[in-house]
Amino acid sequence: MTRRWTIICLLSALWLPLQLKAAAIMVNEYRNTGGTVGPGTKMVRDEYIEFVITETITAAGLASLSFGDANDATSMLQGVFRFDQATLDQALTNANLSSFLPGTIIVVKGVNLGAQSLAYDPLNGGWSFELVAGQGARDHGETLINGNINFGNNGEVVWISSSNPPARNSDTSGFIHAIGHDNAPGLIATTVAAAFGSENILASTVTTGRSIANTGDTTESLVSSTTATMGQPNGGLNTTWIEGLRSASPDVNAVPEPSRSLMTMIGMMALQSQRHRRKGGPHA
Ligand SMILES: [Ca+2]
Ligand SMILES: [Ca+2]
Ligand SMILES: [Ca+2]
Repeated sequence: MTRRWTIICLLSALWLPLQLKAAAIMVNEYRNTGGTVGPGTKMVRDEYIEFVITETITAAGLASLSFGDANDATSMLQGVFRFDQATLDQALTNANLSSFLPGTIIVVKGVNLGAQSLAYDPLNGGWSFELVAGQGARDHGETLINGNINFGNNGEVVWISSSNPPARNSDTSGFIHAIGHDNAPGLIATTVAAAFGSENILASTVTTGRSIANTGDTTESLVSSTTATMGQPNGGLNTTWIEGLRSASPDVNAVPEPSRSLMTMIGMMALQSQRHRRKGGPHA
């Protein structure tokens, strides 16, 4: 093997994790209970997943993703779900928006956690909406991998993937984000820790009645907690970060006058400096 080929291989290996990090949506929390799967729902009735949107994304963009969980040994993928686009379109219509804004929280929940809620309205402070498993969040139609979403005490990985659906129950190639827990990580948990950072897998088993929640930002700080914050930021830095994403959204906050005049001034100064440079001839 030539030296050039070795360099290409090394560069590819470096590039891959960086590419994986570019996620428009992240898993923010999941709730483990001792409940069971309801008939046809394919998800435990009182468990939930919470996603946070970090970059503006359309309904079609979200509907092109798949998400799910792993088995208790975190050695293979288990349930494979997708977002239903018609449901997402309805949430956007309700919000009078054409895409989902950064800071939005999407809940996917079991049938016992209340009716589906599409009352998405960020322009008036309504930053979350809730999809019921089997309704706005469905088992993936191409059931190459056919399991129920069921969070385990021994281990779990909750993932979201651009691969629709993953080709095999070991296919992590499309993962854009994942978090989990396991005191003895299997293949899926090990791959996630290598791709996204060891902080994405809590090195512990958990008991039922607990949430695994990110109390950090894009760099996870996972905690296991009895507190459930379904549809809400997880406190601490996580809340600061999500509120920051929301307040930075141009759709929500029109630029106030002082900032606008400041921007105009900066623009004029830049133009002036450009003209000055042209007059001064070429620069070294
Ligand atoms: Ca469980
Ligand atoms: Ca599981
Ligand atoms: Ca939460």
